[in-house]
Amino acid sequence: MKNLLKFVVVFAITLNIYAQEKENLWTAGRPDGHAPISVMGDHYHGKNDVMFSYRFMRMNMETLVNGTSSITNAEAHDSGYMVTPLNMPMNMHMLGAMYGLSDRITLVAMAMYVENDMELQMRMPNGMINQFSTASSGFGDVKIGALYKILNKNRQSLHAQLNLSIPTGKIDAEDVTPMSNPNKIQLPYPMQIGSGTFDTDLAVTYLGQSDLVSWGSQLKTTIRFGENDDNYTLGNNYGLNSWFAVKTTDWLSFSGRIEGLITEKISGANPNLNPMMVTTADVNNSGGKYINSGVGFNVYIPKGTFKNVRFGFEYAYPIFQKPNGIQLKREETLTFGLQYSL
Ligand SMILES: [Cu+2]
Repeated sequence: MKNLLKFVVVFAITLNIYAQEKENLWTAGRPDGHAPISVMGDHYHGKNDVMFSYRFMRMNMETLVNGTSSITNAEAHDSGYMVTPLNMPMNMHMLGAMYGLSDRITLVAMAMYVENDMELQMRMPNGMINQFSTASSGFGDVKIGALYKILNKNRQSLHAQLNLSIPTGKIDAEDVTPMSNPNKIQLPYPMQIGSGTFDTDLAVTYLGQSDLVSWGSQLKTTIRFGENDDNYTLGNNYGLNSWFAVKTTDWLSFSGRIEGLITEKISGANPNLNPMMVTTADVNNSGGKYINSGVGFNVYIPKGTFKNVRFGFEYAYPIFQKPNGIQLKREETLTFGLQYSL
């Protein structure tokens, strides 16, 4: 009888500790259990979990800036460029898959389809302005990688990510311009679909949550290796992204995000491009420093037929930008995403 009582007490204590530990784990099973939809590699999975995702991202760029000052197209022509861009919308469709190899390691794969459009103007020797547009599209670079859970306790979590980017996206996209008419000519750097080099993403992500709110921060770098077939390398990226979310109900959360981003200049130069023809063909007009802000929401379906379906939306806008040289000004970025876990 005494032994039975002892057993019950020990059993009850063990259960209680187990319950508390469960309580103290950071969990993805809530709307803000995923970061704002624009953040990649923000969460990992448990063993044998599978998740598929689709994201659509639309980014717009419009009007010229030279560093932090605005510059007119006429002034950019005066500085020696025959052609200058007016705007560039860019669409990206991203398909992702995640698989929990173990409770520590999640494998990830991502493919994307990119569509670029650019409107430009040419100043003729007689001073006349001629507007035209170019477009490019195609499948981009494929990324494969893994997330490694470092710890999960006290409702805080830390994980690392390593991605390898394989140069499957083309770097020789062509279109017809007034200068090349009727032939097609290779388009400048921003209109290309892939990087042309093997790249790696390295990231460390910290997450925390309480009953009502959650927060996270991700330090991320993209490092590119070697030189592509057109003798150039896109700049490395360094970013620190932080967010905060309020869980209003079991299925809805709202988020705010702020991100500092540094992109280095392109190194090398594509010998097929004439840097004085158009600002986008001059590597001095590439890379820069940005501070982006974003607001969004996540919807998570916790039960029923559509259990584990998520929808996320984010509107992002740069609050500071200092591109190197003359470039189009970054405007809003819209991101929509659907995620489904099995
Ligand atoms: Cu996932």
